[in-house]
Amino acid sequence: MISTVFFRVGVWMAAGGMASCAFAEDGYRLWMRYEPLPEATVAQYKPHATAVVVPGSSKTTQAIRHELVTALTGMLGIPVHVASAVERHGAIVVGTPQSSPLIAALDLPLKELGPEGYCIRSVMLDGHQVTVVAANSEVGALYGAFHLLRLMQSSIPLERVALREKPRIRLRMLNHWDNLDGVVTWGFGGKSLWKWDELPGKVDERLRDYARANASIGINGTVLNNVNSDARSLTREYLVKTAAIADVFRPYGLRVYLAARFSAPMEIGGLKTADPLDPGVATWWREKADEICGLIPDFGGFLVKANSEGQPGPRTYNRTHADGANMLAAALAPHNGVVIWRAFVYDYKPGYDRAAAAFDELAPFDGKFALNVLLQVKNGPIDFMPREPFHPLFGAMPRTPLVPEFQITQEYMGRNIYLAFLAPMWREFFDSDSYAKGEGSTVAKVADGSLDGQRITGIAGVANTGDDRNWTGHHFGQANWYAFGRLAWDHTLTSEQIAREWIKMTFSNDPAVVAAITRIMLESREAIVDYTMPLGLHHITRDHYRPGPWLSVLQHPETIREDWGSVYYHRADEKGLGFDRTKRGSNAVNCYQPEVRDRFADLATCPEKLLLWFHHVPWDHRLRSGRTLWEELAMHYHRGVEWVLAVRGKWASLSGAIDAERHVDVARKLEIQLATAYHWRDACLLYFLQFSKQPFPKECKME
Ligand code: GCW
Repeated sequence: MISTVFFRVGVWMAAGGMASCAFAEDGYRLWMRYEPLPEATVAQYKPHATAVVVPGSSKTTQAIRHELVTALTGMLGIPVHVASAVERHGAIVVGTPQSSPLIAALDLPLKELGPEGYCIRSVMLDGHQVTVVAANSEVGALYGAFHLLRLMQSSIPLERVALREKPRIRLRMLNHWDNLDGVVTWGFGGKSLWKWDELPGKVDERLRDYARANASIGINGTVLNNVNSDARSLTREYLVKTAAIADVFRPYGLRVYLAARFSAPMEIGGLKTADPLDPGVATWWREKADEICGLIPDFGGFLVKANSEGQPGPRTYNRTHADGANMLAAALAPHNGVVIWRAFVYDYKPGYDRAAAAFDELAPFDGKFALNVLLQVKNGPIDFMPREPFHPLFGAMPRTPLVPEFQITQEYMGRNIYLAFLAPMWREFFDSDSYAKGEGSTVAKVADGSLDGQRITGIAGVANTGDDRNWTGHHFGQANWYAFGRLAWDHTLTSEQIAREWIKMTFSNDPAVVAAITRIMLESREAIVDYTMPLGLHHITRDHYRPGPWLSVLQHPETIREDWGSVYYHRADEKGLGFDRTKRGSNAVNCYQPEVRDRFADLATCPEKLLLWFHHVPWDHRLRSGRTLWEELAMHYHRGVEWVLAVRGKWASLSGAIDAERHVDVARKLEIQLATAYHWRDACLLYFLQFSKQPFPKECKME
């Protein structure tokens, strides 16, 4: 047994796995580096961590053994062996009451932990310390094993460990915007990880590392293809390829989903219509669902972007979103699959406000969706801006499970150039109070189903992974993948806690280094808000990365739609700046519950960070600081630039404290980030100057 396991580890390392320290610090190993621990920690762990007992022969138990042996060998620097039972030594025991007699005998309180929860306990047996990871299912045990490794990577003593965990949200999914030609829409970590040309004959070994990484943070679903989907993904040819991927993911508890193109019955099925109420269409989808689930028995379901940005959908046939979603839901119901229907719909009409479009279109359908339909709603009402108020649908559809959709990939957050830690942005969303059932009705409670007693709950993150060696393009992009998984599992975690965990596993356990990097990460998002969208000014970008406040469809036809330009959003004129969403303007503020609406609608109570989101504010209006709007705006732009300047220095001082390879990579990106921060500040202030006609404040030295 022992030799088999070592053989397997050896083969895997040769194939490019993560285990060997011989690899350069190119970021491939993510937060699962398993570097040697300090001597004192090794001495502490040694008596009970060199024997691993994981009974069972399934692929999941093999994966657990593999992970533990690889990790412990790396961290302890001494041989670790797989034992069949606890003998006369300490050990790590992982399993379920069915697989392990020891776990059965301990009679741990596992019942309320559900199918994915676990408990980790340290117990003494015949004078030896045994660390037990117990769960109701093998995947729960795998999650527990990763948790244990996280503790050990941070040198946490195990003698008194006694913890229990279970996820707060049931479907924790990545959404890949990967196209069949390998291009990832708004992906900045390389090309798609799915090599469709090679599948199913050859399955990239890297997919297993992708699955491991997801399992290590509890992600249990992944939508492989772009929501702007290609019907070919649903052909037999591609389904067989998808099934090969699903086979690799299954042992890690990762289920595969597909984005379904609504017009597929016409495009690949030869039908004349895709009308959801046409019986032939419904039959086509039912047969398609049967075919998929025949190939992939644990297929998760369909994600659908309908009647949005040119995608087909039920509205094309004058049917409702509920008609479309429910028809697909009926096809998947016999297979326990779900339909995840996106709420990102906004049909342009002259004079409309995009911020209210999805609400107007979907809120009336609360209670009209089938039981296996979930509605996936972006965190904010526009489109993944660095700061948005929470989407007003949260709290407005108590009879519909709402799946928050975050964007992990940095479409509007500086691509793979900016050092941007997104956990604080997501925390802000979770902590927002919808007031749906009075004070304390946080968005987190809507998402985890506790506010309205939802049966199924879910959360999605648009992935930032690709085939770059470091997965995400920027080394710090990995932290956002990590943070998404951790918050999807437990949305009560603080940003600081997540940052610290990640830094310790990814960069260093040195307290000074951890403190310095934590601070940079925690401040990073607000700094980007400062120099790209101060005070709630939004969507004033060219190509979603560089400043473009001058863009309007009249003068720049390449922006195609008025609501894809910038002038539509900032509405600058000689009087002031910002989008009036109060009664005097679009009244989109009325989508929120009265308490929230009134707070946002009143200039005196509206949070200043969202001021220009909700109000058209006079240039000489005084803010709480005593500065005028113009001065405050300039101050934010200036502050954002100053932050990047300071971080460039702080990062330089970490040279030698972390590996040179990643240090240099990040330093180079900070140089570009600084150049773009200046660009944002100078371009925006010079542009708005033509309206404000006021001098620049002294501290704001234009280059
Ligand atoms: O953010 C916008 C992107 C589109 C994307 C769309 C969506 C995949 O610019 O590229 O389409 O959102 O979320 O559907």
